[in-house]
This record gives sequence, structure tokens and C-alpha cells, in this order.
Amino acid sequence: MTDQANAKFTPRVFSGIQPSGNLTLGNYLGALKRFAQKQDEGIETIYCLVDLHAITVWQEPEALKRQTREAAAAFIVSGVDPAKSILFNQSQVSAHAEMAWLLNCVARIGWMYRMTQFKDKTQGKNAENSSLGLLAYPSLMAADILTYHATMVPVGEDQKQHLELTRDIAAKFNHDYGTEFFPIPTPLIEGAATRVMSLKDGTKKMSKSDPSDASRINLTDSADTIAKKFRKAVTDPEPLPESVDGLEARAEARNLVNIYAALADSTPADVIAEFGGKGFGVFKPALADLAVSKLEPISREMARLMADPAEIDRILGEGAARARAIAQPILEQALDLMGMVRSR
Ligand code: AQP
Repeated sequence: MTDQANAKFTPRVFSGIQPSGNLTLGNYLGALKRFAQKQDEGIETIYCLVDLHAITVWQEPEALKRQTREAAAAFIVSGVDPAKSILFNQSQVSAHAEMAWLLNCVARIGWMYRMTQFKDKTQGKNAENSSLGLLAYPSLMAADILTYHATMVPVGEDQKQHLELTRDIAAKFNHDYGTEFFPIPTPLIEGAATRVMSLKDGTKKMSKSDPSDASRINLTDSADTIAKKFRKAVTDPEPLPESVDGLEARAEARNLVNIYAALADSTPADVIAEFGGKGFGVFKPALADLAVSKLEPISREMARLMADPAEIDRILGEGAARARAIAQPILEQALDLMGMVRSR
């Protein structure tokens, strides 16, 4: 089935974030900010805190609860309105885990071993000793998306391979059961900051689980910390180039320019037009000021929402009930198609 065949499905956006730590500027620019934009385009939007994915690596239980509520607060502060979008945590809708099992029986083990995220996360360690869940992570992600018949998935560049796998799993299910039951979802990888890189190493993505806190901007960082982290960001000694092409071989400089462009809702060319020829002594403070002006209200508002965890839990519970109403009938149909007796 081609993407065109998705025409028979209601346009629907699904995406998720792992509550596996402090959300970063990468999560904000690559995902959260765009989630709110999609909602405001009037498309049906479903957003999920994927706590079942988070436990594929060890999570301290109390910390996981706090991080889940904090991530929910980050969604809301970034413009995801729980009255317009469905916002919930994955473990409250059991259809995700059930659909993941069905898809585990469709997907092939070799597909999982080929995933670069699995390779990255088990690098230097014994892959055999990682959780079975970490290997099956992409299959659960496919279940998240397909259980809602989502047609569009806004993600950062790092999730592209997992999205391709989701498409392969959907196509194999459709082929094996002679049906056009699942849409073939389209990844939406757009904007200047689809891959925000570490502030310490321009070849590594900014990640909430990086052992170095200095490598990332957390959404909960204070203004002083944000300014200090940008000041200390690794760069080369050259001034910024006069054209975007000059950023090609300069990963760290390119990263900071992309971050500036994404925060300012402009383009790298606009940033170069303003700062080309200037040194980092000028550019870094300007970037820090811009980042603080955008992120400080977010961290302040997140702290305010976190003061009322019961209200966050209520929002997530309400979102889960709405999500269940969509997911359960689709799961039932998938079970039926696969030959499971359904008592009515
Ligand atoms: N550095 C990034 N630049 C752009 N987008 C990013 N995303 C993550 N990091 C960047 C996007 O955020 C969404 C949620 O990602 P996730 O938290 O589910 O998992 P991840 O991609 O594995 O992010 P992390 O921060 O690296 O988490 P950990 O360290 O726990 O594995 C996705 O759309 C992702 O593309």
C-alpha cells in the first residue's frame, strides 16, 4: 500500500516522548514545539508519554513518576492543550502493550538488531545483557502509532529509522493478512532543529541520558545555567562564516546556528546574515540571551504546574480515557484479523 492509500484514513498525528529524564532543548525543538504547531493546524493530535519505553533501561520508580508528570507539564507549557490534543501516559492504555505483542509476532528479530539506536545504547556493553524490551523498543513504538491508525508522526531525525521500521511492520501485517488495515504512517521531520547536537561534541545528538549535564540544556535549567552552558559549549576558534555553506565542515558552529534559528523561528541563512564574520564571543551571549528569553518562561510555568501533581494526574487520566476509546476498537479488529476468537 502506498502513502496515497492512506487517503482512506482520517488524518491523525501521533507522537511520544520518553519520560526517561529531564527533557532537553533537543526534545523541545525537535518535538514539543512542533507538536503544538500540528495541533494548531487543526489536525487530530495524540501525544503520549511513553513510560513503557522508558523502562527498557533502568528507571528509579519514584523518579519515573516525577519525570512523567514533569514531561506532561512540559507538553502543556509548550502549547499542547489537553482540551484540543489527547495527552496521556502509555501505561494507562493497555492496548499499546497488547498491540506490541501482536506486532512482535509480525516483525522479524533481524530488523530489531539492525536499529542504530539499539546498537548505540548497547555500545561497549554486552548487548546480550540488555533488556529484551530494549531490543523490542521499535515494535512497541510501531504499536503506539498503529493502534491509533495514525497517518503522520512528527519526530526528530534520530527516530527516522524507527519510523521506517513502523512502515515495514504495517506493510508486512497488511500483506500477511491480505488487508489494508494499517495506514503506512508518514514521518514529519521538519524545521531547523531536527537534530540538536551535544554542546560538548557536535557529532553526538543532545540526549537526556548523556552522562554529562553540560552536554545539554534541560528545560528545567535556570537562566544562569543556560548562559553558562552556552558559554562553555565546544566550538572552533574561527568566526562564523559569511555563508551557510561555510558551516558544512563545522559541526559545533552549525549546531549553535541551527539552535538559534529554531529558537528565533528563522533560518540558518538569516542567522548567518546577522552574525556572519562575528566571533563566538559575540554569538554565544546572543544565543544565551535568546535561549533564556524562550526557555525561562517554560521552566517557570513547569514549576508552577508541578506544584499540583493531582491536576496533572487528572489530565493524564482524562487523556487516557479518550485514547482508549480510539485504541481499543482498532486492537479488537487486529486481534480478529489475526484469528483470535472475540466473545461479544
Ligand atoms: N537532540 C535532539 N534533536 C532533535 N530532536 C530530538 N529528539 C530527541 N532528542 C533530539 C526528539 O524528541 C522526541 C522524543 O524522544 P525520546 O525522548 O522518546 O527519545 P530519544 O530520541 O531517545 O531522546 P533522548 O533525549 O536521547 O532520550 P534518551 O536519552 O532517554 O534515549 C523524538 O521525536 C526525538 O526525535
